Amino acid sequence: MSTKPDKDPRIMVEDDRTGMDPVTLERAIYDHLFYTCAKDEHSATAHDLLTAVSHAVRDRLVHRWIRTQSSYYAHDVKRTHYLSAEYLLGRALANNLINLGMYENTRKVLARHNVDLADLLELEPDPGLGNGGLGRLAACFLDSMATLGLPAIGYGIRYEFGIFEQLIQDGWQIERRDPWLQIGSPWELPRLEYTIAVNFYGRVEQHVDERGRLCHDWVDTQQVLGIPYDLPIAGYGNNTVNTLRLWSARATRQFNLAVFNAGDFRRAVEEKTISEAISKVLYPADHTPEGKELRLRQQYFFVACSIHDIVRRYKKVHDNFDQFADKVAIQLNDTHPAISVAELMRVLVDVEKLPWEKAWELTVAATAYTNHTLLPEALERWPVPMFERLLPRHLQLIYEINQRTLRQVHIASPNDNALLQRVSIIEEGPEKQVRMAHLATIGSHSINGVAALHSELVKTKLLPDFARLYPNRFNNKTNGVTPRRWILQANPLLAAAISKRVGTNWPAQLDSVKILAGLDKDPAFIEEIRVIKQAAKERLARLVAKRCDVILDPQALFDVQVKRIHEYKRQLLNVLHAISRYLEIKRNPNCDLLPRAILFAGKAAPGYAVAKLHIKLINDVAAIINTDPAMKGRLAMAFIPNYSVSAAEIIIPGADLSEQISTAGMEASGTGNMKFAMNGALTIGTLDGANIEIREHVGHDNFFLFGLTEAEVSATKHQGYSPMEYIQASPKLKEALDYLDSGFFSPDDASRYHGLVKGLREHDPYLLCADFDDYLRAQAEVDLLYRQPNEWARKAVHNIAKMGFFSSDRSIREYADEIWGVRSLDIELPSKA
Ligand code: D6G
Repeated sequence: MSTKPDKDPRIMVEDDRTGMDPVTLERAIYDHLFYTCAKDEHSATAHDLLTAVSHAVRDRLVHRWIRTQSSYYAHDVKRTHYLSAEYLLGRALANNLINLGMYENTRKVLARHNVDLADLLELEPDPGLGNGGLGRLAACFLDSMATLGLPAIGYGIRYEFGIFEQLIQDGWQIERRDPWLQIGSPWELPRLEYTIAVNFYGRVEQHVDERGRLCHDWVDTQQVLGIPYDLPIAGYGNNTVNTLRLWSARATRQFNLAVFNAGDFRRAVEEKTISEAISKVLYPADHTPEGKELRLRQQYFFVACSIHDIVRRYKKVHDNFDQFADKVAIQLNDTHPAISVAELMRVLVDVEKLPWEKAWELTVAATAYTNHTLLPEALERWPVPMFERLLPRHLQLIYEINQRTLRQVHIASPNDNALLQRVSIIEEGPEKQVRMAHLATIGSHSINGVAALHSELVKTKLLPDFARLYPNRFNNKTNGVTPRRWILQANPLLAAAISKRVGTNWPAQLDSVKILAGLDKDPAFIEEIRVIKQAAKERLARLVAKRCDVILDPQALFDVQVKRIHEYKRQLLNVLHAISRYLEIKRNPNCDLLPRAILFAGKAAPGYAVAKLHIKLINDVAAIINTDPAMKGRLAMAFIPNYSVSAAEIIIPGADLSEQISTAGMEASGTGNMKFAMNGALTIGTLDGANIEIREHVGHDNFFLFGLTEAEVSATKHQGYSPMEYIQASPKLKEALDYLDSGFFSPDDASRYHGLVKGLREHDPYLLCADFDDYLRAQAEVDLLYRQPNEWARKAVHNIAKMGFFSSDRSIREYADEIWGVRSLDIELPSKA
């Protein structure tokens, strides 16, 4: 290597170490294999090679990362701080290769050594630090913020165990821990120098300071350390690399030496175990009451660390807080980080000694809250006694915030006690509760829902009193998904076909694919789209064969529902259609019913027994269907175990039909619906969440609509819904339910589905019975259309072409312009000269 005496060794430029050309890249990979992994070509495992490639990519990210972060400081930019308890990132390597524009070169370099990059990518663990849509949205948003060049940082928790691995045993879901960190991750950098001590418990003392001010001291606390781990988040096609900073809990003392020396080894490490439980595992359910206190500890832990970090960074370049809200935007992803409002107040008032009014003005101006669901868990609440024990000073601050708010409400609407009770942060009752959604709403200048209908329902049904109090705070930001992962990475053939027609800018400007709609009569293009879909279906069929031991005919229509298992998402409605289809073929073996493969995937919260029973039901029905010779070539069904981001990358491109069939008014947005449509699936769906907007964009003719509207659902419930009326009016529904009830699909336990059927007949809170016939009608339309392959492909093209609006870049641009006031910054790398 040449020596360059005139070069300042502290200034790194992209050169013989980090250049992007194949020769430099090849050298870098084998350098890392040797020096980082201490292996040569004889001893290296495939995993070593994955590590070496990842490090080579990381080096190239680091250049941009350091440059980005120092530019943010140099320009004293306003930054967004995205606080989320969940990030479903998916694997990093392919995404980084694509965003840095080095996928092809890397593939070629490895091919020269007989290594298939695609195989290597499969070895990377899939960090599942989230439960479902909310966590994946956070990941898409990080990708978009970096791609738009927005100064942003994500904050969350470095769970040692992410969402459980799902096994299917005898048709039932079994949960197994997911040790994603077991083999270490090349993508995270521990930053011990930013370690923060977080306080819990203790009590509050008051004193008057030398200037006569009443001060509050939180004393006798128990401390836990928060260690940040930084992950680089690269933008697509630019030099921006933002940070995702995840906090890991560590005990202040690793063990008590005195106790250890006295021989009580268990007690000596007890404190460590309890402290570190905080970041041990992702809260495994969105709807079970268990582990409440640990959950609150998790929330406060990552919020306290993040607020501390935000204030530290601000103070690095500012002497006072006058500009705080001009430099800091804090976005709360649901109520999980809502304690941030009280924590920021504590830091500003107790630590930084700002007057209350000033601190409150800054807090509200900086904070914004996104609501993600109308279901009861949106209204996260904590018992006051527990809250007081864990966070005594925060409870005092919340009382103060509450009193001041209620005073204002009282002035605006005198003597309306019912109103005061409704808006109070404290819910009265046998056990008082702290309502986190109220704290978030009162402490934010912006409250948004995640699709047009949902945002409207937040205003009119969830928080109507607040919508009257603060009419200007409420707004909508329809969700989006990143086309980098969901087209470019997941569906390279489709990506190439798009690039051929519209050029290569579309991944960062998804609107530009709209010109594809003009090709909907171009036979060559239509044929190409069909061939691409067919290849993706074959790939999906291989996955199903491997994971489910079910052989699919790739010519059949692939009908797919993948998402968390939940009653409101109505996987059960889909199963009832499958049963009905099965019975139709049994009754009439020569009927000309379109061949279909009905596929499911998704995890059920471990404590959600009904959802777990639905998984068993899917597997029971699939077992009968798949072993019945009469179904051969006509109907197949499978439940693909362990749904994850990487599974979705294979499943979604292979779908013909996307099932988005929630009861109207219940799915806030959905983002799976967008990923399917982008990949050329047609949607069968209700007028719910973002389905409504998708249908508007792709055209009513290119969407299979069925079911009651939200207003009709409300009215039906209001009038006293009687599912039996619908069952009696629908012979097919009656038959399907009777079969299920009879034990036909559960010969080993005839009563297994009695409760489920009884629930449908008597209550049916999600209105499956009301929507069933219309669902079957829409499914029949699907069958008809699929028999006209060109017509189907033409509609698929319209779906692909009109999805520009659903890029998360559009969502994030709206957040940046309308909520955060954060502007893009171009990052230039130092020149080689
Ligand atoms: C990331 C990238 C690194 C930077 C560090 C600290 O780890 O280059 O120095 O963040 O950033 P601040 O916390 O000071 O913003």
